Parts: sequence; C-alpha cells; structure tokens
Amino acid sequence: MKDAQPRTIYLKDYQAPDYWIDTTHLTFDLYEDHALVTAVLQMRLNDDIGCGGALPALVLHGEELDLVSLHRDGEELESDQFQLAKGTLTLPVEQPRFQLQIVTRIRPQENTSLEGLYKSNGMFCTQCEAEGFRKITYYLDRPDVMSVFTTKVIASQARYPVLLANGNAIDQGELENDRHYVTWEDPFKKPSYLFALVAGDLECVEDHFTTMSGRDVTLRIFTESHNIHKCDHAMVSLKKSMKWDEEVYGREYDLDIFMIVAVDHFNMGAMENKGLNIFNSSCVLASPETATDATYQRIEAIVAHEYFHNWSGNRVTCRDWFQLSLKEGFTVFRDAEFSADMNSRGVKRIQDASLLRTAQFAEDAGPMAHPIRPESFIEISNFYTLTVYEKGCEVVRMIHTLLGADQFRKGTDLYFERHDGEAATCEDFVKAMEDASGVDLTQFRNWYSQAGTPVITVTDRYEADTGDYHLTIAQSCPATPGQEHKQPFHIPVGLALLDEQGELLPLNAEGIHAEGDKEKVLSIKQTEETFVFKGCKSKPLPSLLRNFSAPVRVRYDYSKDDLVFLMKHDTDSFNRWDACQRLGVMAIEQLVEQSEQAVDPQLVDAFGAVIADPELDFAVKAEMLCLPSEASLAEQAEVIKPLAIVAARKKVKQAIAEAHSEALLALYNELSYERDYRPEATDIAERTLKNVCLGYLAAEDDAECLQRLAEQYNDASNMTDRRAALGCVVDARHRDERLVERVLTDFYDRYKDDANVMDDWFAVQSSSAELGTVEKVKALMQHDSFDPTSPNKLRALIGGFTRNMTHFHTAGGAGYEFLADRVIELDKQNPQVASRVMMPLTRWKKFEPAASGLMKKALQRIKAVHDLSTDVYEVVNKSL
Ligand code: 0A1
Ligand code: ZN
Repeated sequence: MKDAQPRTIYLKDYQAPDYWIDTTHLTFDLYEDHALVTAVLQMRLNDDIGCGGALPALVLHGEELDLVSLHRDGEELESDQFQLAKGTLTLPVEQPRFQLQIVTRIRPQENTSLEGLYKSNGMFCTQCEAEGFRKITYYLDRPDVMSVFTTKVIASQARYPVLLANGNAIDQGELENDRHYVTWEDPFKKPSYLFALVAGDLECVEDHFTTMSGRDVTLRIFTESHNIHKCDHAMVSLKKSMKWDEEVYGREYDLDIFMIVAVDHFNMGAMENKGLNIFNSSCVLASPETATDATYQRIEAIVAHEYFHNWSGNRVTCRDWFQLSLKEGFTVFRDAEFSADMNSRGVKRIQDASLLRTAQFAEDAGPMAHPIRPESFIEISNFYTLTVYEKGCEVVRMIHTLLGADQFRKGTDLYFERHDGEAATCEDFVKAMEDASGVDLTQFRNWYSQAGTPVITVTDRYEADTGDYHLTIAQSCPATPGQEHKQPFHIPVGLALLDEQGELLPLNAEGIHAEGDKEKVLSIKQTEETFVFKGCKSKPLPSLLRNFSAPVRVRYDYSKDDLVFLMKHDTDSFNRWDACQRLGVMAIEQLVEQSEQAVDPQLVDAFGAVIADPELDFAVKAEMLCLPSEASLAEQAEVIKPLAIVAARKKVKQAIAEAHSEALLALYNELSYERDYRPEATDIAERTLKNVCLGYLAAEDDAECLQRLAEQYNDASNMTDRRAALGCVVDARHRDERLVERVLTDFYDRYKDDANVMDDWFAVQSSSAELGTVEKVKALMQHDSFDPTSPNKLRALIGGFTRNMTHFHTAGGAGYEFLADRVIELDKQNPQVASRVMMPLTRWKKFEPAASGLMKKALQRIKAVHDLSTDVYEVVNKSL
C-alpha cells in the first residue's frame, strides 16, 4: 500500500516547491543482497515562496527506504531532529542554502514492482518515471525540481563489468575486493524521473553520428551477449531519428554519447532517461527470423519516440504530472510523422486512427475518462493512457493542421527557445504556437480541459434549381465523469465533395478561404455551422474528416451505395479505408442482430472489387481488406454481445473468402516469391497483403488449404510469414488438431530460448478463439517457459486472454474470476501491471446483462481486498 488513505491530487492545487536542488551527487554501492545509496544534495530556498521569515520545513519523498544516516551541512541529524512518515522525510531548515547528505539502504533484488532500482536477468537497472526515484533515495521527486546529476556506480568487476548512468563518463577505476567504479556526469539539469543507472554483464554494438554542427556522437546499444546480433535495426532506426529531428525540427543531440540498454523485465515499452534510454527488450531486439514486420516498425517508432524526448521531454520537461501530454502527445506526434516519412504515410494514418477509434474512444466512453490534461488523479501511473498519448498526439496534429507546417515549425522553435532547461505546461506550448503564428487558439484549449469524444453530425440538402449544396455540421460531446456539460470544441474538419463521376468539385462557399480549392479544412467552432457550396450540377457526396483530421466520431447517413462509391473514388486513402470499415460494420451489425440472415452481397462484391483493383497501393489494399476488428465492433456497439460479434464477423469473413477464393489465391501466389528479408515499406506491404489473403484462404470451406498453411509455416524464411501461418493454422475453419499441435510444438522448439518470441507463443494460444479457454490459460501459467515476474509474459498471456472475446466473456464468468484472481495476486507484486491487466473489466456497463453482472461481481471482489495498491484502488473504485 503506497498510502494509508489513497489521496486525490488536484491540478488546481499545484504549488511550486519550497526548495530547489542545484546539484545531486549520487554514489551507488551495489551488492548481492542490497545497495547503499549516498546522495549529496545542494539545496536552495525557492525565493519566490513567501515564507514570512521562518524557513519552511523540507519535506522529501521516499518509499521503501532504510535510512542509514542523514547529515545537514556536515552535521549528523539524530532521529529526534527529523520525522519519518509513510512516504516522507521531514526536517527543519536553518539556512536558505544548505547541503544534505543522505545514506539509504535499498533492496533491488526484492523489488518486484520494477519501479526504482531493480534487477532483471542478473543486471541492475532503474525505472524512475513517474515517481520511482523516491524508492532510491529521499528526494524532491517531482518534475519541476531540476538538478545537475553526477553518479558514481560501484560494483563487482566480474559480475558487472558494465556500469552506466546518465551523461558522459568522467572517471573510472578499480577498487579493493574485485570492485570497480565509473563516474558519470550529466551537464544538463533534469528532474529525478529521468535518472538512470545500469550495471551488468552486457555487450554493445557501437556506431557514430555526426550532428549538423559537426560533433561526433558515440552510439551504443547494450544487451546480453546472446542477443547482440539483434541490435542492428534499432541502431539504424536511431541514426534515422537523429537525422530526421535535425531536418524537420532543427534539433541536435547534445551529449557525447547516446546509449540504449535492452532489459527483459520492464513495465512499459521504453524510457527516455537522459543519454541512457532503457528499453523493454521487445522494443529493441529484432532479426528476420525472430521479429515480424510489425515488430520492426514498432522498434523504429519507439527508438525514435525515446530519442525525440531528448528535446520534447528532457530539455523541456513537464512542470507537474498533469502536464504529461505536453511531452507525450507532442512526442507521439513527432514519432508518428517520422514513421509516416519512413514508411507508407497513408497506412500509418489508418493504423493510428484505427487504434484511437477502437481503444481511445472506448477509454473516453468509460469510467476512467479524462482530458488529455487530467484535473486529478490518485495514482499517476494510471494516466499513461491512450488519451494522454494518442489523443494528445491528435491534439498536437490539429494544431499542425490549423497552423500549417511552416507556422507550426515556428511555434516549436519558439517553444524550445523559450523553455529550454525549464519545466513547462501545456499552456506554454499552446501559447508558443499562438505567439509564433498569430492564430487564436483560445477555444482550441477546450481540447486540453474536456474529456470525451465529440460527435459531429453532418446533414445536407441539395437545391437542384440553384445548384446550391447546403452542408450543416453540428457538434456535441457526451458527458464524462465529473464533466456533465461541454463547451464546443474548435474542430478542423477535412472536406471534399465528389461529383457523380467521382471527381472532386471546387469548393466555392462563402466563408471559406481560397475558393476553388478541391480540398479544404473547415475550422468548426460553433455548435452548428452551415456552408453553402455553389455551382454543383448534381448532389455531391461529401468526403468528411479527411485524413482523420480530428479525434471525433462522424455521423452522416451514408447509404451502402455511397460507401461503395467512396471506396472506389475517394482520393483520401484514410476515407477510402473508412468507407470500407463502415460497410463492414453495417454488414456485421446486421448479423449480430439477426444471425440467420445472409451476408450482405453488396459488401462481398465491394471487397471483390478491392481485391481486383489494379490501381490500389498494396499497403492500403491490405488495410482495406481487413474487416473491422472485434474490438472495434465492440466499441461501436450500443450493447456488446461478444459471442454474436465473433460469429457475425466470422460469417462475413467466410463469405468473402468463398466468393473470391480464386482471386485471393491468385493474389496470394503472385505475392509469394522468394526474396531476402528487408523491413522496407514496399516489402512489408507485399507481405502484409499476402498474409491477409492467407487469412481469408484459411476461412474458406476447403480443407486443402491446410496444406498451404503448413507449407508457408515450414518454408517461411522470416518470422512475419511463419507467425502469420501459425495464427491461421490455430484458428483455421477446418482445423486439424494434429497440425495445430505440431506447429505449436515446432514453434516452441525453434524459439524456446528467445524470451520475446515465447511471449508471442503464449499470446497466440490465449487469444485463440479455438484454443484459449480459461483452463488452457491456467495450464500455460504453469509452463516452464512462463515467468510470472515478467510483465511481457503476463501481458502476453493474460492480455491475450482478455482480448479473446470467445473465451474471456463466455465461460459463465470463469474468465472474469480468473482475471480477478490474477489482479489480486499481482497487485502485491507489481501494481502497475495489475491495474493495466484489469482494464477490460472496467467496461462492464457496456456488455449484455449476462456478462455485465458477472464482470461487476469480479470487480467487487477485487474492491473488497484490503491494502490494495493505489493503482488498483483507483481503477476499481472509479469503475464501480
Ligand atoms: N516516458 C515513457 C513511458 C514510460 C512511462 C512510465 C514508465 O514507468 C512507469 C516507463 C515508461 C515513454 O513515453 O516512452
Ligand atoms: Zn514518451
């Protein structure tokens, strides 16, 4: 339990700290059963605080620490001269400037929360964001306290030959008893959450980057020796990111060395510690044999994300944790644009919008809904959400859209110049954008303060006699916890109008600048606005919210014919894909309500046209051929009926597969040729499309296709193809138990020594509609390769199961009970992971009554447990 009475913290209560810490000297003495940490802090009164003469007491944060000694200006303080309470150390202050020396003993070996200093596979590593540094020493563990850090790491030379911390190495040497040390100095002021330390027996790959001003930077990626051959892609990605940030944002790297360390036990994807990024090994390591295309692209994106934080997060950091989206939303926008530049821009947009609409919209409609800048929290770890990250990115993207690329760049230049070395706020970011561009973002600020997904409802009317086309856009936003009524948002709505031939019409309407353009972004601010477009010879068809120009839902009464028309003619690849999705949703929803009906033939034909379209880019074609996912169907349903969704989607997939079997097979064959593996966009597009075809072939009513699946599985020369075949074998329409068993065993035998591939071996089974029963998942938890202390394994197995609509929701509540048991058990070990895996239960209100009551019951059982962590406590209490 982090807090006896979990306390809510409010943004409105923010106060600057009473003291600053100008310098922080840390010495870590690492041993096998404990570590001694000596912190020497130069403290200074914050002159802006009016203290009326007496100096305020100093209140330092600290958790799970043994205080060994405490000195103030060289004098030891006795235990009656300070107070230790849960989470704090309070001491009186006598001078406005003073030095503290604090020695603490910690036990990294016993730290299962993976916050602070802990051990993973025999190496020491740290994770300090958001509030993990307080598990290392007593400190002002808040992001607005920025200090210059020096770190000396001392450990056994034999066990831990590599000793790393932030900044540049300035000293090293040998000590008695086979111990050695390295001292690191980071010249840039930073908050404690960016501190990092690593000690281990690691190898590294090394490369160099010459910055735009001609400085040489050493680049190193560290990992255990058996994985050293899997670092090349991350290194290439790092160099591309460094170059891109110079070219697109004018941002240069600032230290002599940049390091990445891969660790197996990590709560999140990666962490941007200054000069020493620590990564979940699943987000760094790749080889063609062990990583899929998706993993290659994820690695590229995450390496870039963490690197970009060096400016958007580290040089300019956050004043307080309510401002988290200041660094995360902006950095996700930066990495998304980087990925778009490196790969297929259209597909990147489709994938990001799809994730947002499926998962973030669900968050916005659930009990934990919050604005991208939350107003309160109990546990900040619960706010590393899709809302803060992905919706935050969309909000930055809208600023980019409203300002245009050039003004946006002026805005970021101004922001970095104004706030370099500071802890800033979202308001500072918006203000810099306004000041640089002259665009008024007053109303736009509502995106920062209001939760919920706005809905734009579009209606239209055509007047044949005048040729006028009236388009009305109305906006509203549903109530969210604590926010009953919303102010209208400032929404950029991308628009084009298609004529009967599918050509884009010039947009001539009053109030629209640059008349004559065929594409426009309307700047919507009112609750309802009408535009009258002149000179339309017939009723146009609107292409709305092009390129997903805002994180909103669009309601427009498209007929199926309209959607088929847009699929064919729209020039916006996002909207072409979206038309396809809408048609898919209509067809599947119809079957959810009436399962005995035939599959909509119009949909089947439309998919046939997509398969046959010779003009369509392979990457976009692959996306268009993917039916809406079960999760996205659930998000869009009024009431979620899990089994009906699974059955309806399967029926539609089978109908498409049967109707177009020849074309699908021809396309599959055309794309199945031998080539060396390259994670390049064109190759990835071909493999993706080929494997989408394979998925349909596995859904055909043709037992012979098993042969093809087995062949692709056996002959695959890369993980993308092997993994795709494995998934198809496991869930094929005509399953062959023996084949399933054989490929699962083969996959295990091939990759059992690769922890990251094994994660997937667990996930493929627990998420399978065929295999993933509660019993199977329980059995897998006992498997020798399952490590219950590994967040990756837990996410793979339990996360896979909670995504499994067939078995998680339909076991008479056994799935929910299983999850509740895991959450209760895990909460003692790793609260962050516990609170994340329980999220699916929090959506209980949306499910059909049979499921909903049982989900609620499972939540109530968790709530009744004493001493819940703040993480689980907050989620369970807000969702009941
Ligand atoms: N700042 C990191 C994400 C991160 C957040 C919290 C963590 O531990 C609780 C770890 C990583 C990023 O955005 O990549
Ligand atoms: Zn980030």
